[in-house]
Amino acid sequence: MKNIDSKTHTRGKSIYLDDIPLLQGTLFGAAFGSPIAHGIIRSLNISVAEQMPGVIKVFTAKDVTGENQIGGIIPDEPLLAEHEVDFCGMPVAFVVAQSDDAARAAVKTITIDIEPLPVITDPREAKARGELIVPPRTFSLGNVDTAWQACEYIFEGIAETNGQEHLYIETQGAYVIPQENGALKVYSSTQGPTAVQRASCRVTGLPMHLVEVEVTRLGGGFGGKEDQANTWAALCALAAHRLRKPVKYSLHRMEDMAMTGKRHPYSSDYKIGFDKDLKMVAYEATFYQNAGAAADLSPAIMERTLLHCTNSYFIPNVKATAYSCRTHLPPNTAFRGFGGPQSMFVIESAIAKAADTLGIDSAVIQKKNLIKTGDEFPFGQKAVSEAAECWKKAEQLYEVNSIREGIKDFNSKNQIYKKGLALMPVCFGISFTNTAMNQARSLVHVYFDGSVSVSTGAVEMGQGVNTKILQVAAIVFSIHPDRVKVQTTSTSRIANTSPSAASATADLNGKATYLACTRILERLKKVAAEELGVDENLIELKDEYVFVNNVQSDLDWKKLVNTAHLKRVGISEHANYATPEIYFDKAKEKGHAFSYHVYGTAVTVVTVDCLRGIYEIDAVKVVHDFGTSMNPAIDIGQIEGGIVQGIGWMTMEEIIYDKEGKLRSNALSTYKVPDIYSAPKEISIDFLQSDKDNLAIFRSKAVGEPPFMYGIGTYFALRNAIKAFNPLAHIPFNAPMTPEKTLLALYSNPQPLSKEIKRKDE
Ligand code: LUZ
Ligand code: MOS
Repeated sequence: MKNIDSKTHTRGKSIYLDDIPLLQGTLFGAAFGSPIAHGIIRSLNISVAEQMPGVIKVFTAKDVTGENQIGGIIPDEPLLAEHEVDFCGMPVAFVVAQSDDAARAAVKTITIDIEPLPVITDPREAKARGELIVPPRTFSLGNVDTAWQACEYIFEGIAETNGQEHLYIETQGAYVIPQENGALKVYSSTQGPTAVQRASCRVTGLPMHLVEVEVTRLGGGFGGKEDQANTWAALCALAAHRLRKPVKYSLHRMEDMAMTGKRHPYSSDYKIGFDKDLKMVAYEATFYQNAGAAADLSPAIMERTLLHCTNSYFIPNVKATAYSCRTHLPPNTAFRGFGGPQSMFVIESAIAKAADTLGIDSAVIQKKNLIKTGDEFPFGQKAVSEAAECWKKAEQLYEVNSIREGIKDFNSKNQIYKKGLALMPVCFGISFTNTAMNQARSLVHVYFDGSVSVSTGAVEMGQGVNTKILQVAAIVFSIHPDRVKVQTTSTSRIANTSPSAASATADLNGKATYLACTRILERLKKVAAEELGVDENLIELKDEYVFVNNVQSDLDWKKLVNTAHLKRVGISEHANYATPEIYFDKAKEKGHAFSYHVYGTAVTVVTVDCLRGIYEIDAVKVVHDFGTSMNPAIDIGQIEGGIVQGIGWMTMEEIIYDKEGKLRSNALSTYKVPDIYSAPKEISIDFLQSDKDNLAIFRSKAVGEPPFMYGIGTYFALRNAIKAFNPLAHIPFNAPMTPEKTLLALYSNPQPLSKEIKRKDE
C-alpha cells in the first residue's frame, strides 16, 4: 500500500501549519532573542518597539500569567529570559503585531544591555567547572578493572562527533485561537501535542481541559519538534490568552536555525581491550555530552548513549560513564537516534583504532564480536539477536569479498582516486527509555454507513505512521482501506499522549488501534451470529463480508454495522496500550529497557578524489531486520532517508559556533546538507524478514531511527580510502569528515604526490 499522503503531497495539497486559513483579526508574533550567549540582563528597552506601527503588545517575562517555565525533565528553562541569558537566541521578548512584517520590524528595534559572563561552549570545560545538568551515570557489566590484565591488546583514544541541524522542511511554528470561556485551541507543528498542551497551560495558568492541541501533520520533525515546538506554541498561547485574539508565529529559517537546539555534540574517551583472538574483553568509555544551556531532553539522551555504547557487540566487561555538560549553546535536543549514534561512533572508532594498529580490516574484529541471542547488554537485558544473521546475509548477498578485491584492484591501478569500504552493524533498542512513556491510546468510531474513523496520539511527520494505523484498522475489520480515515491528532480526542518519537509510534498507537478495533469486531461478530442464527465462533469477517464456517454469507460489512447500530450495540471504542515486560531500575542501572532491538548491517563503498579531498559515495547496501514489514514501501523510504541523513551527519553537516557562542553556520549557504547529488549513487535494501515473535505491531519492527546509524559506515569507508592513499595519514576520530578534513588527512604525515603521478593525471 502506498503512503496515503502521497497524492496530496505530490499535488501540494497537504495541510501544514502555514496552510491553515487565518481567521480575521489574526495577530502575528516574533521573538526577540538574546544577542549574546551568557550574561546578566541590566536593562531591556522595548519602548520603541511598542510604538511601532501595527504593534499590539510586546510580551516580556513579567507578562507571563502562569509560570515562566517550559523545562520538561527539569524546570530549568524560562519561556522568556528574566534575569540572565544563557544562549544566543534565547527568547527575551515576544512582539505581537497586526502583520508578520510589523512584528519583525519591531523586533529589530529592541535593545538589551547585558553584563557579559564567561561563555562555555566545550563540554569538557563545562564538566571541569562542575557545570552538569544531572549527576553522571555509569553502566557496568563484569569488571573492567580486572579484565585489562587478561587483554592481549589495549587501545585508547578520543572520538568526537559534531551536532546536526534538524532542517525539517517545515520550520517551527504555532497558531493559537481563543475559544469561548477562556479556552484555547492550539495548532502546532509538534511531535508532542501533549507537551505543547502542558507548556501552554503552564505559562498561561490554564488547566489542560481548556487547551486543545491539534496537529494535522508536520513537514518533518526528526526529534527537533519533540520538545522544542513548545516554546513557540507557549508564546502564542500566552499572547492569545492575554489579548483574546488569534496569534500566529511561524519561524523563518534563520530564526529557527539560530534559536533551536540540535543534535548533541559529544566528546568521548575510549579504551578497548582484546584477547589474542581479537575477542573484545573490556571496554571503558566516558561521554561528555554538550547539552547546551538547559536540560531539555538531554538526561534521556544521555541515557540512550549509555544503552547503546556497545552497539551490536557483546563485551563481557564494560564501564561506561556519561556526563551531561551545561554550555552556553541553545539547549540541544532529540534527533533521530537520540544519543545512540554518538556512542556507536565511539565504539566503531575504538575498533578502527585497533584495526589500524594491528594492520587488519575492522570487519575482522566487528564480525567476531557480534552479539548473540542470550548475551547480556551492559544494562542487564539479554539480547534476542539478529546481528550475525544480518551481517552474514549482507556479506553473501552483496559479495563483500569480491567488493573488497575490486577495491584493492582499483586502488592499485589508480593513484588519485582511492576507494574505501566499511561495514556498519547496527543494533537499536525500541521503546522509550522512560518506561512510563510507553503507552498509547486509540479512539475508533465505526459509522453506521460502514466508514471508520481512527484517532490516536500518533503525529504524522512524513514517516507514514498514519498509513500504518489505517492498515491496522483495515486489516482487523477486513475492509477496504478507503473506508478508513485517520484523523488529525488532537488532545481532546486522545489525552496524555507520548510524543511521536523513539521509533515507537506505529507500535504503540498501532497496538492501541488493534485493541480498539478487535473489541468492536468481537461485538460485530456477536451481532452477525444473532442475525444469521449460528454460533459466534463460526463467524469471520473477510473482504467486507461475514463468513460462516468459511462460507460467504450475504451479510456484508455495511449491513452488519448498520444492524449493530439499530440493535444499539456500541460500534465505537477507546483502547489503551501499554508495552509489556519493560522496566528499568535506575538505582542499579539494570533492567529490560527495550521491547526489542532492531538489527542491520550496511556495506558502504566510497571514492575519494585525493587531489581535491572531495568524495562520492558509490553505494550503501543494507540488510535490515524488518521483522515482518507491514509496509515495505514506507519502510524502505525510511531507510533511504535515514541513510542519507546519517551520511550528512558524518560527512558534510558542520555546525560551527564561535567562541562567543554565536552560530556561524546559520543558513543553508554555510550549512550543507546532502542533496540528491551527494546521496549514494546506489542504495540497496534487503529484508531480513523473519516471522519470529516480537512485540512490534503485526511483528513489523520499528524502522524510524535505526537506519540513521548506517551512515556511520560512510565515515569509516572514507577513512579507509584515505589510508589507501596515505597509509601513514593521521585521521583523528572527529566527525564530520568534510572535504576539508579529508584533504588535511590525505596530506597529513606528508606524502606528497610524486612528479610521475602528477604527470600521469594531467
Ligand atoms: N524520546 C524520548 C526519544 O523521549 N525518549 C526516548 O527514549 C527516545 N528515544 C529515541 C528517540 N526519541
Ligand atoms: Mo525522536 S529523536 O524519536 O523525537
